Amino acid sequence: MRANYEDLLLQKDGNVLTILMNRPEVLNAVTDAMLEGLGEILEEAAQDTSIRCIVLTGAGRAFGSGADLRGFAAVHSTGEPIKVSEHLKKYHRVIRALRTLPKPVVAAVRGVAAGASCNLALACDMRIVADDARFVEAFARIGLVPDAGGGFFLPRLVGFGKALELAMLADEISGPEAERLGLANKCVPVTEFEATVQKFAQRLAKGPTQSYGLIKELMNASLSSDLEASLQLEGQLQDQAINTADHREGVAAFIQKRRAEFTGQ
Ligand code: T3D
Repeated sequence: MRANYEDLLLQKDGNVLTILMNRPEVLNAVTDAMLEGLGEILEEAAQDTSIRCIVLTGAGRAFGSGADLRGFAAVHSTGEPIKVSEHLKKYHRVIRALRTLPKPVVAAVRGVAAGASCNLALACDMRIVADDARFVEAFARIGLVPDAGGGFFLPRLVGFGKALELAMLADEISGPEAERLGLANKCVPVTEFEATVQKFAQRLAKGPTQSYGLIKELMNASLSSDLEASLQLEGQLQDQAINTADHREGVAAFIQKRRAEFTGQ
């Protein structure tokens, strides 16, 4: 993994890799360089056995403000019809990487998470948020539709009707409200935010990493499969899980009445 990425900072603490989107002066508005870096880092993290949990967060007072709108005005000024679908593939690479990465990814959200940044948080496995968090599906405010996977994850997290409301009215959802809606897993006071994120991530990083990857595969598949397909898949995945060192360690720890020491193998 490279040491330097444009618009991103990396921190490694034990087996936890923290990725900071780093443009605090514009609330971490998303750039092409940021998306390319995220894609590269996540794809490499999938192969790196020293990384057992990833935290995606923003530098400064926000998680992210969505696509950098200053570039939009220049594009509009040409008067030519605009095609953005090709450009969106840069987001899609990141979203695929988040969903297929065989280890847990936690979005740590404080302050605003708007537009595509909001949807990057929704594409992560879990969300720990501060009570100053502000989720906003900002797209309709500027006459767009939710992109960066929002049309897929939002209704699955909050239900169909609420998703339509959030997408159409584009109102802000506070951290406590996000927790109530199931958009966030846990909301804590700002003063406890960093410590809570670190504790949560370190706990995941000490877990049975291979089993977590297989759990993620099973849950991902449930989003587009039926009961029969899910039962088939659970058998295949359990065949893999039961042959891991962490499974043997978990059983041994139970028998010996001690805490399991998982290695991720
Ligand atoms: O081609 C494609 O990429 C299509 C994909 C589109 C995906 C999208 O994400 S569309 C949605 C884009 N995002 C937005 O529409 C949100 C725009 N921002 C806001 O509505 C507000 O800034 C926030 C609600 C996010 C936060 O409000 P507030 O009051 O806390 O902060 P602020 O004062 O508005 O912003 C602070 C600074 O960040 C400010 O700069 P300044 O005046 O101090 O120099 C502001 O202009 C800048 N900023 C905020 N958001 C963006 C931004 N600069 C560029 N792009 C932004 N998205």
